[in-house]
Amino acid sequence: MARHPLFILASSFALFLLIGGAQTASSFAVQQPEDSAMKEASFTLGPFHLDRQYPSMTGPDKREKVTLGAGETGSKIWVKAMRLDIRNAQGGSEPVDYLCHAWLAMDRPGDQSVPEKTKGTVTTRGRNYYLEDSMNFTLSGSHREIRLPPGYAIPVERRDLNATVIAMALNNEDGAMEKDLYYTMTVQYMDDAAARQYGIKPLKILSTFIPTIDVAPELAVLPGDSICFSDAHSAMTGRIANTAVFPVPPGRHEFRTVLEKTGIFEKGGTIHYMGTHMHAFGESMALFDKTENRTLWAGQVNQRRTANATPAPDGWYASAEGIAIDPAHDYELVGVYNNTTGKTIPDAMAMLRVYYSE
Ligand SMILES: [Cu+2]
Repeated sequence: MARHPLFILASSFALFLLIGGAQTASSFAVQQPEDSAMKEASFTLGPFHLDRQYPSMTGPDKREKVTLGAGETGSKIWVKAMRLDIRNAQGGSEPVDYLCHAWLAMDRPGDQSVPEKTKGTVTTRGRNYYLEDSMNFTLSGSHREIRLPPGYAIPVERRDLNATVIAMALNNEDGAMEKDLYYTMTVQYMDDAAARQYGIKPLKILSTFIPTIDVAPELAVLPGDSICFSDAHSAMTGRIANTAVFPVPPGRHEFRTVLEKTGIFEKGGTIHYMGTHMHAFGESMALFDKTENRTLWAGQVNQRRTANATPAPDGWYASAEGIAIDPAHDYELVGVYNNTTGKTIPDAMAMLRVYYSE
């Protein structure tokens, strides 16, 4: 593909490789009115050497600070989309079996002066944890492309090193294997002038999830401070914080949590994009209006990640019209797992990322 002219050349010697650069014209699947104003930049992380299976969130990961909108003018750029392509050392396409997560973590205004540790506020209000306005585009499972609907994007302050790209590998394949893989994240954005021209409105991001304490309260023995890496590791040892990681016994189970009044669920607004995040044996997620007793949206998660090079993507929601959230209502998150093994899986997650306007 034209996007990877340097790939084979560069990947043969680079321990850690980044390709930045902008080009015009959309290579994303969904066409939008503002497409002609879009620019793309690609960043490649790798190689990831895979030689065994990994539990979720324990595979090798790499991260690097990058500059979004290098060479642009104006105070901001507006990020619309991200796509992930996994390739081997020969440049051939590889399946989603090898994706745990890929993140584009964009700095919020003023973040430069904020210590790394406190970025992406984790709020704890009673039982649940939320990443408020975390500014993350996240791809996981079979979800290979996130693209916000027409008229919406995420504004990012334009300056050097204003974002971080992070990729984490997974191996769902059985048996011994040896692979060196490269993860390319292609980010689509427009400049500030184009955003004004097309009347682009900003979205905020709220990460909601079913907390450990609602599934296995006896395990939620530690105060959680990170929902991610360290907790997945501690889940393996059976001692976990109240985070987004929980165990699932054999069989089919439905888990629910009442969403706390934070972000859009506190102030109201409109959801324009939703993406699920579940680990192996995840089946579906839904957003449920408890007050009106109806499902607002449900997304199926692809169960056949292994032995399927071109699987259906995990369910997502994208709409310019959107779904209105009334802060006077109570909302539930519903996650269904179908553990077809004979053993409890320790590392499940059921997360719904909500991209909303106020
Ligand atoms: Cu996860």
